[in-house]
Amino acid sequence: MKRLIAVALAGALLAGCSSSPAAQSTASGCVSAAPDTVVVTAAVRDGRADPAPHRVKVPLDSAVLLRVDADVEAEVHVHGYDLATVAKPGGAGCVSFVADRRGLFDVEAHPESLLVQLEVR
Ligand SMILES: [Cu+2]
Repeated sequence: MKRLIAVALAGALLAGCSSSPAAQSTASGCVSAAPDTVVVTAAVRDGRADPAPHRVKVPLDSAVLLRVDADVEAEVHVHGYDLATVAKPGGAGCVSFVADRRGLFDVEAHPESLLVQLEVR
């Protein structure tokens, strides 16, 4: 069963990212074949997360599909896993990966909008 978790952020400003992503994701249509994929959606509206950012629990080693919609072009960064994508009007940013590292990882729309935190354990 696919879990759909709607996520977003209000206006929390985070400390800026100090590291740049090491790899660009290959967004492929925001589709995951894995049946038990944890789907996380977020959106950026008027420069803010919509809905407000919150924490999403992700079981260790799950497939994760992150989809971010945006009303302006924004770079989306998954901290810790160092994955990035670009979300823009008419083109959601997608990142899919296996959550094989425990911890609490921020997903941001750069430069400073926290969208969601992934709690992997
Ligand atoms: Cu970042």
